[in-house]
Amino acid sequence: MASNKRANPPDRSLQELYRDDPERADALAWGRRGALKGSALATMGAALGASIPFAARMPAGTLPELLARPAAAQGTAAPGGTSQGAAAPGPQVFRMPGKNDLILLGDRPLVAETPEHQLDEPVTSAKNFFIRNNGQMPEPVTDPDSWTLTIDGEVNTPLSLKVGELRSRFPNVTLQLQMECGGNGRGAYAPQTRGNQWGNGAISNAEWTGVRLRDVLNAAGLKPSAIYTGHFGADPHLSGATDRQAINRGMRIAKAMDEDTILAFRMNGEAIPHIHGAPLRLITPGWPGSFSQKWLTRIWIRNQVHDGAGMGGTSYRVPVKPIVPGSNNNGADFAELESMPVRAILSSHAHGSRLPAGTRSLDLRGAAWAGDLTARAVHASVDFGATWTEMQVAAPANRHAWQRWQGRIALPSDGYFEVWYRATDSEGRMQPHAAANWNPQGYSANAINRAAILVG
Ligand SMILES: Nc1nc2c(c(=O)[nH]1)N[C@H]1C(S)=C(S)[C@@H](COP(=O)(O)O)O[C@H]1N2
Ligand SMILES: [Mo]
Repeated sequence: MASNKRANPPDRSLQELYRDDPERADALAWGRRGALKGSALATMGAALGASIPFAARMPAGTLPELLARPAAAQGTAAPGGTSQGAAAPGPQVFRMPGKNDLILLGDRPLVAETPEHQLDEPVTSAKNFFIRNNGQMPEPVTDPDSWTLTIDGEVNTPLSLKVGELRSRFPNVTLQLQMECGGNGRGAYAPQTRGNQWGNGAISNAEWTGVRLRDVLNAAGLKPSAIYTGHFGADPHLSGATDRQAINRGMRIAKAMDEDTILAFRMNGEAIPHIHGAPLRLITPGWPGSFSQKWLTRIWIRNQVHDGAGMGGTSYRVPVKPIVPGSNNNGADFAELESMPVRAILSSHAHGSRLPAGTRSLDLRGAAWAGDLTARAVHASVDFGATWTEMQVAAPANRHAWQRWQGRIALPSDGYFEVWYRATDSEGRMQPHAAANWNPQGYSANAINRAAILVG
C-alpha cells in the first residue's frame, strides 16, 4: 500500500502506524488490558470519518477494516450504495473489452480478481469472471470444432477426439459449477505468503455445458493401473520455452470420474471466451481452479500421482500438521489441497459503501459454497461479532453450484459499521476468524470476511 502523501500530517496516522508496526499500533490503541483508549477511539473515528457505535464490542486489537483495506475507487458503485474512497489508494483497476472493471493482481502472467460486490449475479457472467493465467495466452483458433483432445497413458484405447466429436458422441450436460482459485483469500495470511494476494473474489459460478470426463474415460477404458490424471493446455510457458508447461496438474481418478467433472465447450450458453480457455477446458468444481485446465489438449492417465508443473512440494499442498507461520518447509509432509474449504461472499454492498443518514437496516445478499460439500448456514454480524443473525441460504441449483443467501440486519444509528459474514459447511465447520493452517504458498485461507459500511 502506498503511503499517504498529504503534506506534513501533524501525527503519524493510526493507519500508517498499523501498516508499519501493527503490534505497536495495537498496543497504543488498545493498552495492555485490551481496553480501547478514549483518545485512540477518537483517532480511529477521525480516520474513518464517522463514529463507531459498536466500539465497545470491538475485540481487543481490532483495526477497522476500512483502515486495513482501502475501498475500491469511485466508479465501481455497488448495488447497495455508492463507493466511498478512503484516504489511501484503492486497488489497481484492470480493464479489457468484454469485462467489467476487475482488480489487477499481476500483468505477467495476467491475474485479475472480481470485486466481491460484482458477484451479485446468481450465475457469473463472462464480464465478471476472474482471470488466472500462469503462462502466456495461446493464439485463438478459427475452427473450434476441430480442436483436438488426446486421452492416453493407462487406457485400453488411446483417443484423439475433436470438440465436434465430443459434442456429438457423448451426452451433453449443463450445470452451474463453482470454480475457485486455490489461493482465494491468500491476502489474509500473516505473515504474507508468496503468490497473488487475492481477496475474496477468485470465485465464479458460471453455467457450463460440456460432456462428462467420466464418459470419455470410460470410452477409452481405464486400466486397473490408472490412478491419476495429468492435464495439458496450449498456453505457452511464461519463458517461451516450448518444452515447459505453464501449468500441468492432475487429479485422483475418483474426482475425474465424478459426474460433475466436465469437459466444457460452452459457458452461459455461448462460446467460452478465449481468456477462459476456449474452445475446450476442464471444469473440476469444488477443487482448486488449477484442476480446471484451460485450452485443454491432452489428458495423460497415470499409474502414479502426476508430477507435472504445479504438483508436489508446497504447490497446491497444505500442511497435515500445522507449521510455524513464516517458516520454511519443503512440503514433504503436506497433503494435496482437494475439496476447497467453506466460504461466503457479500455481494449486496461494496466494502466502503456509504448509505444515507437514517438507514436503519441492511438487506444483505451473497453466496456461499464449500468445495464438494454444501453450506449449511450463513450468519452476519454488524457489531464486531458480538451477536450474529442467521441468513436464509438457498439450495444449490445443482450439486457443486454455489448457494445464494440473503437476510436483513438492523442498525442502531448512523456511523461506521462492519458487516462480518461467515458460512458453515454441511459437516459443521465454520470459517475461522483468521486465516488458519499457514502454508508457504498461501492456499485455503477462508477467514471470515469483513465489509465496512458508513451510514450518514
Ligand atoms: N491452461 C491453463 N489452465 C489453467 C490455468 C493456466 O494458467 N493455464 N490456470 C488455472 C488456475 S490456477 C485457475 S484458478 C483457473 C482460472 O480460470 P479463469 O482464468 O477462467 O478464471 O484456471 C486454471 N487453468
Ligand atoms: Mo488458481
